[in-house]
Amino acid sequence: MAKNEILAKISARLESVAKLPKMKNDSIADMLTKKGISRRDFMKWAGMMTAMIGLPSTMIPSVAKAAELTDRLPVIWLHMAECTGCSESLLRSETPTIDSLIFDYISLEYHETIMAASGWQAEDTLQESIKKYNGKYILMVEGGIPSGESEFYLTVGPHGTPGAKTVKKACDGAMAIFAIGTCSSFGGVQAAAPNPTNSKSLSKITNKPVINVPGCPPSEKNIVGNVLHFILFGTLPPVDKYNRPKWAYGLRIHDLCERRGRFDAGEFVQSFGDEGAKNGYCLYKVGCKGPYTFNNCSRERFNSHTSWPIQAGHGCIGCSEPDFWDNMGPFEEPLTDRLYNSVFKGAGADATADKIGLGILALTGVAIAAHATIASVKKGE
Ligand code: FSX
Ligand code: SF4
Ligand code: F3S
Repeated sequence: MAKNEILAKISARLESVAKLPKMKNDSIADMLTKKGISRRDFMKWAGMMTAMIGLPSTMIPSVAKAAELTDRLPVIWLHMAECTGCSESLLRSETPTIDSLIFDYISLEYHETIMAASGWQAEDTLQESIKKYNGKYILMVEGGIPSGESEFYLTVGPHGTPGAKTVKKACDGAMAIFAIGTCSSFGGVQAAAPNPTNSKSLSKITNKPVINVPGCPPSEKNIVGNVLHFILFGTLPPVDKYNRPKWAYGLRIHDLCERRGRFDAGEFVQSFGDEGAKNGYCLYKVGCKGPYTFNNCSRERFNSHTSWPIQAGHGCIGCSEPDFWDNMGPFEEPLTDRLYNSVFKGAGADATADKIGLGILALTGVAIAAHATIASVKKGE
């Protein structure tokens, strides 16, 4: 589609969203002013989000407008079996970021962690929201969903309703569904062997399309970016084979890593605390799974954009990949040649991308293989 056509489509979409009832008294501008954030900072943030979701800079005003309209689409956020790290990722910054303010501004009709209601009152709010906004709300689900034969795992609320039942009903009435975090996207730690609760990903509970936003936890940017994308286009974004938006999960950690030059030069940390560690060498030999992991952590980072695992000195553990608890361990050891030799016979998809690295690998005895193929082999697909 030509650029003008996309712009026209986006402005038509934004006009129709703007006609929906406003659910907050304050405008986003009022809210930012109260928090001491200038319009200039807001536009800078909009510029960053525009680039992040892969749009040209001419669309910055549209992205800013979409952020201003985040109170028009009701959001229901459900918690299944998880640690709440996904919500915390968004909410617990020392100073409120624009992302966390957007989250405040979203018309959050139901979110167990931050709402005041509990028990019967909370249950009523959920059921009323599902009914009132039938077919019009965005559903975000955090956590794996236990689905044991006897449905007593994760029975929640005054009726003791199984999580799987609650979430299925919420999916039935949703306009768009996002699985927030690796637990909801792929089962996560709950689904790790032996998976005693028969925990499943959201996409196995509903037949409707689910956009996965994995990471344990995902960054606040990846969560907010998805909401903006939906407001802008009204459709679900292009995804990879694991239903992850390509704008966020299109490249490997290894492709964007600040230590990549060290990898290519064959400079590896041999053990934590050694000279190489002090000099910021590549963490592959102490278990970094960046070459098998698709995410944008190095670009977006965490904790108000301050750092991310590899910057902090530990390898990536593959937290945005399916079944990473079972597939990526031991976390502080490389996968080494076992997959490379048995699966790829020296000709994996990385053979091209990692041409330089592969020369080094031959010398160092480390091996890199493409994530997608590993996962397929593991799953017997
Ligand atoms: Fe899972 Fe989110 Fe990891 Fe935790 O809720 S993705 S355990 S960070 O919090 O679901
Ligand atoms: Fe970065 Fe890990 Fe790749 Fe090394 S192996 S370059 S630390 S992603
Ligand atoms: Fe997770 Fe690896 Fe990013 S562990 S947070 S995907 S660097």
